[in-house]
Amino acid sequence: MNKIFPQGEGNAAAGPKALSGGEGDVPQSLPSFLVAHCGDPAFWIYSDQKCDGFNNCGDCSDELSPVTTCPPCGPEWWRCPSTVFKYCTCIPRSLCRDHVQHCSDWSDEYSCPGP
Ligand SMILES: [Ca+2]
Ligand SMILES: [Ca+2]
Repeated sequence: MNKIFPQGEGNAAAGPKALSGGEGDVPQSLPSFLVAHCGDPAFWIYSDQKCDGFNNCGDCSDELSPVTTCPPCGPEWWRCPSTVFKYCTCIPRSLCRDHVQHCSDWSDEYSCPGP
């Protein structure tokens, strides 16, 4: 995996599995509209984690079709094939022009106009 990610920056948000939701059965105590499923039915997330730009499911199924249909990323995001698994197809513009590759095509360093 082409991962260029500074040591220590991953902290709590890093992890190969569902990041904020849970594993296993959806808690019965939660109303169904609060819960969304990942592509892997073993994982679930809170529905407000869909299309928030972050890879909560671990496989980006909360951000990408066919599992999830999201609007294009907003003005504060730069769209590219991300190399950082924490993001999917959009990275925060704060990562543009920071001399670290975050897009597989390097567009964050060469095309993105910056934050
Ligand atoms: Ca998400
Ligand atoms: Ca960058």
